[in-house]
Amino acid sequence: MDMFGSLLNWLRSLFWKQEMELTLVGLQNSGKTTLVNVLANGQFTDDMIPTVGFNMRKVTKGNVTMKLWDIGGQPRFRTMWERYCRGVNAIVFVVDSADHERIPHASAELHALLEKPQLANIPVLVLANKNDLPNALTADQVIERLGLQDISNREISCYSISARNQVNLDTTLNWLTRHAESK
Ligand SMILES: Nc1nc2c(ncn2[C@@H]2O[C@H](COP(=O)(O)OP(=O)(O)OP(=O)(O)O)[C@@H](O)[C@H]2O)c(=O)[nH]1
Ligand SMILES: [Mg+2]
Repeated sequence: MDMFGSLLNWLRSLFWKQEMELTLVGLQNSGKTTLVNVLANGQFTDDMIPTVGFNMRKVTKGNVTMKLWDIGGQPRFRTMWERYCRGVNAIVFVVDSADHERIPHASAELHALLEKPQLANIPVLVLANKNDLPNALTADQVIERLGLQDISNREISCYSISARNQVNLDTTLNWLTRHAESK
């Protein structure tokens, strides 16, 4: 790129900064905190500890600064989900796509959350995580098992990802940053 082009990009980055708030929810052990760590610094660690309450982390990608609320997935923290989802640009629901047994449970929690009137219209991104595991469900299977086709009153998308192997994280980031707003 020539000097003028670089200057233009730099000016653009000064004036077109965008900010967004996102909340990550989903059953415990689905990989929410892992995903935030990988997005923030590319680090994957196996020995994660369950989130107690919530963590907040800011991650900047290009011109977009994302404020990520990562909420604990254990039953005792699920009553907090709705409160932290209010007013955000998008809700990210993370599922362990290899944990077939708990998919119905994840589905019930997702539908219960999306029924809350305060969360009407907020776009939702479902991430079927751990697609590196051999028995992981595909995106289409997760869409079906979570009954996502029945959700018609809001924008909803589903991607199959692996936080571990950084698969489809670029697509995920593109979706997320498309939902930012200029501040
Ligand atoms: N194979 C595989 N394991 C993963 C992946 N992402 C996360 N894990 C593992 O899943 C386990 C749980 O990850 P966490 O990030 O702590 O899950 P969480 O959703 O934050 O859990 P809570 O904080 O209790 O709600 C850890 O052992 C991670 O290493 C992935 O993409 N592939
Ligand atoms: Mg966590």
